[in-house]
Amino acid sequence: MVQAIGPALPNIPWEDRPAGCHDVVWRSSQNPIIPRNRIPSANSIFNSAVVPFHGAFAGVFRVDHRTRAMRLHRGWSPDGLNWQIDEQPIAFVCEVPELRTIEYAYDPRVCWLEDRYYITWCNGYHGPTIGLGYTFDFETFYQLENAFLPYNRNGVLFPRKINGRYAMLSRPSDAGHTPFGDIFYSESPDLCFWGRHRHVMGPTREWSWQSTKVGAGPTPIETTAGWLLFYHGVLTSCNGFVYSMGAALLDPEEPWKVRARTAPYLLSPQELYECVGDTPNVVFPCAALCDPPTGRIAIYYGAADTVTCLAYARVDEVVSFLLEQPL
Ligand code: BMA
Repeated sequence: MVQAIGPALPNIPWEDRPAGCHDVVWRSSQNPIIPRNRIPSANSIFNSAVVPFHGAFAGVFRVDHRTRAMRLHRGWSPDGLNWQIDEQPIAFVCEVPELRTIEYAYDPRVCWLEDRYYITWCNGYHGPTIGLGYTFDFETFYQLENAFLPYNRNGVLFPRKINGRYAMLSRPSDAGHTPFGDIFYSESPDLCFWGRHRHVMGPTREWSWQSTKVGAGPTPIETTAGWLLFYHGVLTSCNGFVYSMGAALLDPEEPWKVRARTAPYLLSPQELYECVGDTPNVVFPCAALCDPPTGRIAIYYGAADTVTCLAYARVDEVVSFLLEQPL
């Protein structure tokens, strides 16, 4: 049986698959777990990233303010379900003067790597690109150089070095709503200089849930069968973009090689809170917790660019489903 590799997380949020449900991924009965107005300044709280932290959970949240400024806020939770989010945005310590003016910051991912929590996000620097920073304690946050030139989005670090180098997925884009997009893999010796770029995967067929663009979601989960990557895929309907979630299995040592990929989506906007909001018809995963001994996965996703939701799956079931798919 395929298993995840990593430390146990016995307090992972969890609900069994509801009776009568045959889906590979199922929703939390408590969705949305974070309402749009959890803090007074917020217009919406969505597309956010959480990690286990000191027996509880910590996170970096996308909060779009009532001014519509897009900012990153810290959050805490005893159980991964009930979140307390700071009123003030994270103030990164940054030694690079040119990077200090935050135009905007959104869609964070958080990745435990070696000795600290790294944060990647879409950073406004003459257009969207990949911001990078870290924290040891979720008290002080440090900002590093942007990883790439504009325009780029969906920067997602791997949780360990691969072949002796840091590794990141990203999705080169344009400065607007980007009607295209492929996932690429890049390597770095020092998290500053990135190169050896490899193509991972692009959209598929003319009319599919992932026919317009794809972008990496949560930090990939290492399994005995390779890296399990949840990602979003976009279809252009007559009413605009529809964002759904799928998964891929990437080669363990050469992750730009896709071993399997879902043909049907695993989660698509169907519940009211996914279909109605500031941007209708969006599910957008940015974090996944995993408990390797039980194979439980808890996926955090933004819904309709408005609220934060949770869905569940099992490692062996997702990988078995993936391995049934024709490439
Ligand atoms: C993408 C990003 C996401 C957003 C999605 C749907 O381009 O801006 O933050 O969830 O569009 O609007």
